[in-house]
Amino acid sequence: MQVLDQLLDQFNSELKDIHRVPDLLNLKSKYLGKQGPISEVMKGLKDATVEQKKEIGSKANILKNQIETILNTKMEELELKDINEALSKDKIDFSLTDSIRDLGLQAAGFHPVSIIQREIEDIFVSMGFEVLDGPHIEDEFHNFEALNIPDTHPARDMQDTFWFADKKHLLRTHTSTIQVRGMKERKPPFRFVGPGKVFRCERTDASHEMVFHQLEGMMVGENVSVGNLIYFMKTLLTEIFKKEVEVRLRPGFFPFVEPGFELDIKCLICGGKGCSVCKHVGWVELLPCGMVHPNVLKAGGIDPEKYNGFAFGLGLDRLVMMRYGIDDIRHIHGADLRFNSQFKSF
Ligand code: FA5
Repeated sequence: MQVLDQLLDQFNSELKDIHRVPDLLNLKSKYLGKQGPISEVMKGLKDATVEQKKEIGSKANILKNQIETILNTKMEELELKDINEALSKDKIDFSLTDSIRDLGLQAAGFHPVSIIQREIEDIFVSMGFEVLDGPHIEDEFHNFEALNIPDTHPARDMQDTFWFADKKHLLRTHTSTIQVRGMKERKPPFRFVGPGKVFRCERTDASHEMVFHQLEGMMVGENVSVGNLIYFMKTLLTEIFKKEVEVRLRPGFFPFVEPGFELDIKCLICGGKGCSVCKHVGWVELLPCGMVHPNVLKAGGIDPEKYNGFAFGLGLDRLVMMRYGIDDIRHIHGADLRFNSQFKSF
């Protein structure tokens, strides 16, 4: 009993000098370990009377619990202190690229899709376009109906859709949804672009992903012409590739434009000879476009008798492939740092 009476005071006075986690663990094993004083007292009870066992045993247990509680509190306190010290020592200002390199760390960079997206936004902003955004989860109206694709229209099958269980909501299959919201919120004349992720339930291959990026564009006014459309598309591609690129315009069907076109670019991977990216035809489908269908203008609250316009939907991932010579779209979102770190850093 005498040993036990003094033990708590002795423990507390030793605890005062403990400031590190390893020392605390040593103290714990000294007092509560198998060779510790409490265990020794318990071992000594085997020859004691029943009365003694009861009295001393219960006191030893209470003491053990007290010491454990004190140790746990101290442990939390020391661990928190360690974390705070580490945080204050390891603070890195990521905006200081030189100091990051000095530390032997690699500076973070932009994903190639973000690089292209920002460049295109800048090009269009410099030509008087706004940049709009829109939700990934859409309803039938914005993804189909307002774009002149009514229920039962076969064009709904042109883009394999991820539907939600309610059969009313979906993951947008194209950024043309941004057109609908953009038109409703403004009065002509206006021009805007809308970049973003789109989703299609389709088989992946060298040029097809299930999640990819598009950049929508729209210009509405009183006398917008196919000539205006071609001018903006050519300017965009020359700025992006920093050289004249070969393009071809052919008729294309999209319910939301009339007439509709497919603007293809001569494959920059194989130079037009044919490869897996261009499916051996030498041209890559990059930029479908056309004059906005009157029904679409109406759905957006615009009088088609008075106004017309053009729209386009650029595939950003394919543009990245052409610009950097990437021969498989699946590299782009493979999250492989060896791939990502090849592009421009801050
Ligand atoms: C559309 O999505 C239309 N909304 C584009 C449009 C807008 C036409 C306005 C007219 C006026 P399309 O399904 O062809 O069209 O896709 C547009 C572009 O996205 C393609 O040219 C291609 O570059 C890219 N694309 C389409 N599917 C995939 C895919 N699975 N993986 C990667 N890129 C794709």
